[in-house]
Amino acid sequence: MRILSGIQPSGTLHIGNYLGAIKQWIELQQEHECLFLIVDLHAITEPYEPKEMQQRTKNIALDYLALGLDPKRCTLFVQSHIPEHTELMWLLTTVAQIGELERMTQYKDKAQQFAKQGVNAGLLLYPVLMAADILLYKTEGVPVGEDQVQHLELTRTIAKRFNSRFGNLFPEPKAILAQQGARIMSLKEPTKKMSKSHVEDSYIALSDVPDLIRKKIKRAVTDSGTEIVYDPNGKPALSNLLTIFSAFSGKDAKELVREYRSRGYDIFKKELGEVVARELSLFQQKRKRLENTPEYIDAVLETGRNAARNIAQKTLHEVKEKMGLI
Ligand code: ATP
Ligand code: LTN
Repeated sequence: MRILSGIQPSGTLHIGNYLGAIKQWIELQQEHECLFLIVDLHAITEPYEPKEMQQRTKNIALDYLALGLDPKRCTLFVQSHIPEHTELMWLLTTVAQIGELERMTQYKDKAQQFAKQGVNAGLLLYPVLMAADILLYKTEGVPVGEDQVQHLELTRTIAKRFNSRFGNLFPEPKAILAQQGARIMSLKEPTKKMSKSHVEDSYIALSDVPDLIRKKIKRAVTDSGTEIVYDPNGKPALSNLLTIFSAFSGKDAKELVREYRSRGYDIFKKELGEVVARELSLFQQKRKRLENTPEYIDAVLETGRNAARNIAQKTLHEVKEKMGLI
């Protein structure tokens, strides 16, 4: 299968990004042809500081490598390095419908968030650029968190409509969701997804030091009662902590419930803190070493650019031919 996914350089990554997306990428690269990109053109749809963007993009590249993406096994690149993404996006805007874009939950949320300062057109067209990212490489599988499933469905709609209007070209890409962790919830409001745009105590950043991780988990909200049980509807906070524990330890939730059932929240949270802190400090050590090799990071992204561009140019040529443009 050809696999592709991306993350916006719009802040530090958190364990939701890791468990929902990147952890799957690391497994998929063993057996599939994988492309992973840093979607800087998506990130500029929200307010940002131009001077910081380059560093943010490099930070995500460092995260990718330190988490275990292997440039020998996958293609790592920056979206804006490949002009074919934006060119295909324009072509696909004539296939997507405005009503479909206006119905996207992410668009509705962001439009509300930015209503005062004005909603830029990029926010509405965001999913068309995402469809272009995916279809440009004739991608079959897209490992993402649950919040992106709606965008994937729209990508399939665009692919199908293109194929039936202009002739078969694109496979219909499927979302690949993590079994554990496709939707990690906020530590403070367990009915909302963990997000870097919420208060700091509500998420665990991959860069948080062990003491801060322990503290955030200790302060995470819990449900009433004292027993450790897995019940996402009745006990959403505890179930979220069990999901995190399970994803980091490799033990399934049932096994953890058996182990901790009547030992109380304090011990459960203490041991969860240790598991997360241990795993993230290994990542942080690896990342520190990579920070000293900027030329290596640049070289990885340059190799990725060349490999991705080869595929992108070929597909774009086919698209234009089918659309009657050459
Ligand atoms: P945030 O809401 O934190 O700003 P985001 O959804 O805007 O994040 P990205 O950083 O681009 O944006 O997300 C990267 C990947 O992480 C996507 O595949 C997304 O589905 C996944 N992801 C984000 N938050 C979570 C979460 N809480 N649980 C699981 N997966 C998540
Ligand atoms: N919208 C995605 C980021 C993204 C993406 C992609 C994910 C942009 N292009 C292509 C998978 C495939 C998000 O996570 N917010």
